[in-house]
Amino acid sequence: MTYKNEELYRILEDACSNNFGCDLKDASRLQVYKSLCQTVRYILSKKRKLFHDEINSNKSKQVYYMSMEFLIGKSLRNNLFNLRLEDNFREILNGLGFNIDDLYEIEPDAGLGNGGLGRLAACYMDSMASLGIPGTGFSIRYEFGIFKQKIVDGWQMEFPDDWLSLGDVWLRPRTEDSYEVKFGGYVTESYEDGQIKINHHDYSPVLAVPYDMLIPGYNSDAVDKLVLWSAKSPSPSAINLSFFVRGEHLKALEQNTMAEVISKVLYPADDNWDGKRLRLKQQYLLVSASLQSIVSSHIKKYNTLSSLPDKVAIHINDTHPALCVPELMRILIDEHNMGWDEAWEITQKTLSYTNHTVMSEALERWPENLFKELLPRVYQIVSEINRRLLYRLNSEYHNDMAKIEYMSPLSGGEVKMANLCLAACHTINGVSKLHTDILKSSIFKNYYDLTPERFTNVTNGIAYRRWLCQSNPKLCELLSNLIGEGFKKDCMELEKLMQFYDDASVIESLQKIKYDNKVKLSKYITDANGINVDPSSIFDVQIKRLHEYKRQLLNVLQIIHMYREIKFNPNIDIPPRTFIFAAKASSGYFMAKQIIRLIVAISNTINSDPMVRDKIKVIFLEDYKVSLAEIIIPSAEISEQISVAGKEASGTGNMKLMINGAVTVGTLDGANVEIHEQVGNENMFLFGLKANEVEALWHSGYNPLYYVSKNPELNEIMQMLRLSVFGASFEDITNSLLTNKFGAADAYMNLADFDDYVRAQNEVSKVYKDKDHFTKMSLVNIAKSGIFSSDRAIKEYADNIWHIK
Ligand code: 26Q
Repeated sequence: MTYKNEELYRILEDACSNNFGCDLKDASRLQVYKSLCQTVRYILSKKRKLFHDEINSNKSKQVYYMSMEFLIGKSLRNNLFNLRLEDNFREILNGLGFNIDDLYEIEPDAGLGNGGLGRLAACYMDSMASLGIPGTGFSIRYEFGIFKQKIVDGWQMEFPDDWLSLGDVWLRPRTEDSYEVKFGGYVTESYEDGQIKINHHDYSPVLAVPYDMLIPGYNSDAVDKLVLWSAKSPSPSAINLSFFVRGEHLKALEQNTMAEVISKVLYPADDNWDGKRLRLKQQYLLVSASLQSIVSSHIKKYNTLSSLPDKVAIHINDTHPALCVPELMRILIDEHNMGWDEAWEITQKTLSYTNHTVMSEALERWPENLFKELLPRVYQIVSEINRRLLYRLNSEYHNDMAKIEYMSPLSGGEVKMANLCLAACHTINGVSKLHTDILKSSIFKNYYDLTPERFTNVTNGIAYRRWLCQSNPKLCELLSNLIGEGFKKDCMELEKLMQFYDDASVIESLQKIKYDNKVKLSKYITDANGINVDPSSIFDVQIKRLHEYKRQLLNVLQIIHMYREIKFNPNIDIPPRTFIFAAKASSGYFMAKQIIRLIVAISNTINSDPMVRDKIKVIFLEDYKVSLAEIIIPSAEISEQISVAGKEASGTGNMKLMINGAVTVGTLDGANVEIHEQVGNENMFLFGLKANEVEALWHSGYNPLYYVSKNPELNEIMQMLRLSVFGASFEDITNSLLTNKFGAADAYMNLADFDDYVRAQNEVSKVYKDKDHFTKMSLVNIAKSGIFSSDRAIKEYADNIWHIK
C-alpha cells in the first residue's frame, strides 16, 4: 500500500476532527500528536488485516513469543520509519507549523521491562515482522512499567511510571476475546461417560482482557502484534452483594481490586529472583490466557489439536513463562480430553526455551506449598511430570540421588522452573557462544549429557534500524551515501564500509558526526545535571542495570585511580575523558544502591575540583531507559563491558554501542567474545581473567586481600573509600570487597582484575591521542557489527528452533 501526502493529510484530519472536534490547523501540539498516532495506528490496522488474511489462507506456522517483559520504548518514530512514511509526515506537519521531532518527545516510553531480556523481546518482534514471520508476542499490560528513577542526595528514589495516560494510543482492547483464569480452590475427580473429569471448585476467577499493539516490519508486508493481558474482575459476581447491601461498599469491591492488582506493576528485579506470590499470579495470568487463546484459534482453524506442533511454535523467554509446560498439558488433557502421552508429545514438540542467566540466585524456585495453594490443578500436573521423569532418571542413573534431585522439577519442597523447561522443551538455547558452553558444561550439564541434541546457541541481536538508523540519523546518512541503502535490509552489508578504512575524508566525516552527537548529549547533560562537559573529551559510557557482576564498581575504582594520578601529577598528558553512567538498581538491592551513591559522590568531588575537572568528569544520568539510551549511544566512544567473565549471558548494549562506532573496553564475557572474534585485538581493549580462570581462581580460594597487599595503590583507594574522602564513608562497599560480612568477599573479583583494567584504560588514553587511528578502530567496529542484527538471530530461531519456512 502506498499513500500520497494528500491522502495521509485527510486521514490525519479525520482523526483530529473525530477525536477533538476541531480542525488540524486549530489543534494543540498534544492533539496533533494524538491524531498522528491514531493515523499511524489506522494505517497499521489496514495493513494488519491484509497480512492476517494472507497468513490465514496460507495456513502458515505461527510463532508465539511468551515473555513477562517487552521493553518497547517509544513507538511513533519506529512505526513511521518502518512504514517508510517519516518524510511524508515530516512535510505534512511542517506545513502545519509542527516539527515532528518535537512530537516524538511527547510519547512516554513503554517501559514494560527491566533491561536486556525485555529489550531483546522488543527487538525480536521488530525482526519477526521485518522478515515476514507471523509472530505474536504475549505479555502483561502493566499499568505501571519500570519505575522512574530520581537521585536525591546520591540515593536512588523510585516513582511510579504512569505510562498509560499518554501511551495507550497504541493499545486496542478486545474485550470480547477475554479468558477466565482460575486461582486457588481445590480439585476433585469424577467419572463421566467412562472418562475421568477434573472439577475445579471454589476458585477465584480473574478475567484476562487482551490489548493489541501492532508491530510493523521494515519495508515488509507483515504487521505482527503484541498482545498484552490486563487482569479484570469478572463482574458483577465479584461484587460481594452481602457486603454491598450492608453498606460496606469498599469491602464488597475487595475481590475486584484483588483481581485487578495482578497487572498493576512490573516487578523491578533483574537477574535476581524475588519469590513473591503476586509474581506467580502474573506468570499464570500470562500463560493461561495466552495458551487458551492459542489453542482456541488453532482449533477454530484446524478442528484438531494433533497438528498443533506443525502450525504453532511457542517460545518461553526465560523461565518466567515456564508454567506453559503444565498449563498446555492441562488444557489438552482437561479441556480437550487428550491422554497423557499424546498431550506430552504435543507439549514437547510445541515448546522451546531460552535461558538468559547462569547465576543461581536468578533461577526461579517456588515454594511447593505456595504453588499448590495458588494453582492446585497445575500442581498435580507438575507432580505427574516429575513422577514420570524420576522413573526415567532412576533407570538411567540408578541411585545417584544427588543428580536426580538436581534435575527434578519438584524437589526439596520447591518447584524448579528451569527443570520444568529442561524436562519438556524440544530445544533449549543460550544467548551467546560462551553462555551456551557454560550451560552445557555446568548448570545444565546433566540434561546436556542426557540429550545433547536439544541444546543450541543463538547469539542475541539488536533491532539496528532503531539503534543505528533512527537514533543516529547522521551516521545512517553517511553510510547510505558510502555503501548504499542495502544495509537497512541486510546488516551484513555494513562490511562494505571496510573499503574506506584508509579514506581520510570518511574518517573525518565519522569524527564530525561523532562530535555532533557528543554536542547533543552534552546539551542533555547540562539540562539534566547542570554540568558542562567538553564534547571533545572522550565519551566513555557504562549504561546498563546496576548489578555487582556488571562491575560498575571496577569502573569507579579505576576512575579514582585516574583522579589520584592527576592530583599527583597535574601536568599529566592524558586526553580528557567524560565518564558517563546510567543505571537503575532493583529497589531492594542494597549494595547496588550504595554503588550509585558512590558514583554520585565521586562525580561531585571530581566535577568540582579545579585541579582535575578539565581532565576528567563523571556524570550519572538518572532514569536510564530506552529513549535515554537512544541519546547516549550515538555519542559514545568507549563502551564499558567489564562484567566478571562467565556472568553476563550475552549483553546487547555492547552491540548497540559497537554499531554506533564505540570501541569496547571489555572482558571476554558473553557476546564480547564474539565481538572480539569480529574485530580482533587491534580494535578492542581486552582485559581481565577469562571465564575458566575465574572458575579456577574461585575454587582455589579467592582472596581479595592478597591484591590489596600486593598493590599499595589499591590499598590507598580502599582507605579513601573508608575515610570519607568523597563526602561520606563507603564502608559497606569496602566491606563487600574485603570482608566476608556480606557473603563471599569481592564475589565478582573486582580486585583481581583491577591492574589489568587500569592497563587497558591507559591503552585507551594512549591510542586516543592518535585520533585518526582511534576513528579507524571505530570504523572497523561499525563495519563488523552486522552479525549482531536481530534479523540474523531471528532467522536462526526460525530455521533451527521454530522450523518456520
Ligand atoms: C524473576 C523473578 C521474579 C522477579 C523478577 C525476575 C526477573 C526479571 C527480569 C529475573 C530476570 C530478569 C531479567 C534478566 C535479564 O535481563 N537478563 C539479561 O538478558 C539479556 C538478553 O539475553 C542478556 O543480554 C543479559 O546478559 C542478561 O543479563
